[in-house]
Amino acid sequence: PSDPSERIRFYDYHPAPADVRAEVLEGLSRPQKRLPPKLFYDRRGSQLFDAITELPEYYPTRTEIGILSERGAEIAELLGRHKVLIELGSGSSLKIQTLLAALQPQVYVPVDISREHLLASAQTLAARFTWLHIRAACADYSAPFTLPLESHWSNLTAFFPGSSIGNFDPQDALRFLQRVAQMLGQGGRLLIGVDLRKQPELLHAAYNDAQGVTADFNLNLLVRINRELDADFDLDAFEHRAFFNADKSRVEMHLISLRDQKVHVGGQGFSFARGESIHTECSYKYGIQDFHALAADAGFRPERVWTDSDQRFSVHALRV
Ligand code: AVJ
Repeated sequence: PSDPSERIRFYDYHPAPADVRAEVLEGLSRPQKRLPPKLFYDRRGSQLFDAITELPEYYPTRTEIGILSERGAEIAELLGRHKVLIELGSGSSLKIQTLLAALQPQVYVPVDISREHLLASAQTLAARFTWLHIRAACADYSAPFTLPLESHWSNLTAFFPGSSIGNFDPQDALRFLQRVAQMLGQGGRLLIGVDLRKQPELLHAAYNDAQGVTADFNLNLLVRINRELDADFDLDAFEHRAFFNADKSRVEMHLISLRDQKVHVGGQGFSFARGESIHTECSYKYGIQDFHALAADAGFRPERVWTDSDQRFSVHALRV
């Protein structure tokens, strides 16, 4: 059918909304205070993240898109004309457009926890790709669920871009990849974007941009908590810090308390010493061999890897 909405089916798995209060109170009660990075993405936070992807210093997004568009034909040749393309965390529809054009799957299955983003991007893509059928699944891809697929559909391909895998600790990354392998089944493939280890100076610049957008993105967590949990964080009394932790091969983002202070959150008090931090994000950086080892542990066979000429970012094809 030419009517875009007739080519969209919506499947609601009713993902449990984040229990923001419980997660924040638990995180702030630890000896090393922490907040989960998924809380960055309220309306303002999602806008700030989009702005980050356009910063001159933030290389990952444009490098990954460059790899996907320059290698689109090769990727399509390797993957073949598969029927089904699944996207885990479909957020912005930019990267998938490159892939849809190259692969021309019959069915696209975006999976996202945000109903709003999911429906908006399904409409855009159905209008743009007039031959495409979409089965949009509102679900939390970090928990097990059954995809809305026909049992006779085989050779599934999943796409997990943006180095989102970098936000997981190695243990969680392994568990996540194991679940994806199980979901795809024998013969399935995962196309995954992974940011690479590189000179600390380049990483430092990418997470400490000159315009301070990343700082605003980090501090917006406190704005959100003030609003949603009736908290009294003084935004002038915390500052953004990001650095590469070479031992753990990850960029860490923190919010640093600039003085001794007490903050009230959801009816509880939390003391901060001057210099004490809240750890807000880990962004793991992998060597290609390290990532292959992780993928193999999870039950994938590394099939092919594409990088940019500066070896900043990698896109892997993994096979179950
Ligand atoms: C979306 C998790 C891949 O780790 O680079 C950007 C988020 N944090 N700048 C990343 C982020 C600070 C981003 N990921």
